[in-house]
Amino acid sequence: MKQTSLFETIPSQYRQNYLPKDGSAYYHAEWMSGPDSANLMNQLKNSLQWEADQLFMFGKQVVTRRQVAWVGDANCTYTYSGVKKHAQPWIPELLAVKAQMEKLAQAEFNSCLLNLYHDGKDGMGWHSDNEKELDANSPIASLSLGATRKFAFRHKTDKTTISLPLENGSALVMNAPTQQFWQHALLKTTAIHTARINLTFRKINHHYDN
Ligand SMILES: O=C(O)CCC(=O)C(=O)O
Ligand SMILES: [Mn+2]
Repeated sequence: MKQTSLFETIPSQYRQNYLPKDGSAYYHAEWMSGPDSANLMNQLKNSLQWEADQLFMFGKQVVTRRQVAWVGDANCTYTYSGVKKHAQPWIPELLAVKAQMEKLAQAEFNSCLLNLYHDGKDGMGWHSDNEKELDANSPIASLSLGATRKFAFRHKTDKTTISLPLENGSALVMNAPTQQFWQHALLKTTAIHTARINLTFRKINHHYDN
C-alpha cells in the first residue's frame, strides 16, 4: 500500500461531533483518500479470513449474510454466543491503519473487528459495543470503505435518534461513555448494490482472557 497520500492532516471543518450528550462521536470525512480506500478494501477482502457471524436472536441461532473477520494481538480472545474466538494475526496494511487510528483517537488498540456488507441487504441491528472484554474507557474508532451507508445512534433512555451517512474513507470515533448511553445500528436499504467494509478498532482487556 502506498503511504504518501494516506493520512493527511484532517482539516477541522471535516471533524464533527454528532452526539448532543452522554458521550461523543466524531466524524472525519475523507480521512483516507479514494484510491487508498479502494486499495485497502481489496487487500482486506483478499487477505483476511472472512466468516459468517453467528448470533443468538430470540432464542435461536442465526447465521448472518454479513461476514466478519476479527484481527488482533495474539493474546486477544473474545467469547460470544458461548464460543471463544481467537483473533487472526495483524497484516501489515492493517497495522499501518491501526497506528493512524490510534493517533486520531488518542488511544491504543489491540484488536479490530471487520464487517463485510455485500450490499444494502446486509446490515447490523441495534446494539452497543459494551461486551465485558472491551475496555469501557477506551474509544472505538471505525473506518468505512466502499459504499456509503446510513449509521444511526439511539439514546437508551430518551430514544433520541441521530443518523449520519458513513462515506468511503471516513472515520468515526466514539468516545466513552457513548456505549453506555447509546446504541447504534447500520441500517439496511434496498438502494445499495455494492459492498462496504467497516473496521472497528477496539481495546480488549486481558484479564478476561481465560
Ligand atoms: O458497520 C458499521 O459501521 C458498524 C459496525 C459495528 O457497529 C460493529 O462492528 O460493532
Ligand atoms: Mn458496534
